[in-house]
Amino acid sequence: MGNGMWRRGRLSLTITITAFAQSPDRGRGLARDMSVRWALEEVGQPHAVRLLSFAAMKEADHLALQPFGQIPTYEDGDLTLFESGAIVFHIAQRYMGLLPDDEGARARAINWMFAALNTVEPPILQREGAMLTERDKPWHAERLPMLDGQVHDRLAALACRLGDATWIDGAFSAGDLLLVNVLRRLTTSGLLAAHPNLLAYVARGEGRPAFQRAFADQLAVFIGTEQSGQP
Ligand code: GTB
Repeated sequence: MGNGMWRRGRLSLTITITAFAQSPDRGRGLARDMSVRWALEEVGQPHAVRLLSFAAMKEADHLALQPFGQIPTYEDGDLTLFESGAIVFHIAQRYMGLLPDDEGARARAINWMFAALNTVEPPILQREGAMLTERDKPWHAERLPMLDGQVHDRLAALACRLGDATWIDGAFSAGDLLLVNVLRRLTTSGLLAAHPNLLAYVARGEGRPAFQRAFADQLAVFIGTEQSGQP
């Protein structure tokens, strides 16, 4: 640890990711580095984490890696990636443990990765955005049920597909990892309560040792920030 760099495992790490030095989620593991951390833990790849302030994220050094000035990024030798979904996909393709070998099962797992980010997450983000920025607007109370309804429609369809299965399509995959991470954004909304199988699905994901390690690592960043007395 030092100079904003947190290391796990041996000294000669090739993989470096970026994360918030001070995450606005206050250690709840809701920022998008969490998917990447979790994926790296699932496949057992040690990695370094470079912590960035909001100002540093907008500076040229970081913009060269992430054109939108955001976290997370992924560096491994000559390869630099941004977009958490693409990073998780790369990790899943490169290392064993997150995608099945069978061609069809692999394609379906990838299908669920896209569904998590392109179909399930958008209405969740819409609602989250409204809760963050529109609560004081006169039309908020009228709009919220519509946004809740859109989230509910996605959750109902997902709950129906999951049924009483442990994971969405056979063994745990990168599809489950992204789905669980997307659903975690709803934990304080109460909207998951209508779907006990989805609540149990999220709990199963969060119960995985790899998730626990990833969560502990990002929580340690928050605790370190608190103890250092930074705002
Ligand atoms: N599509 C990109 C990806 O998936 O990698 C989106 C990356 C992104 O949104 N990064 C956010 C960021 O860097 C952090 S994760 N924001 C700073 C900026 O744009 O200037 C999004 C996030 C932020 C905070 C919470 N939270 O407080 O709960 C949750 C999620």
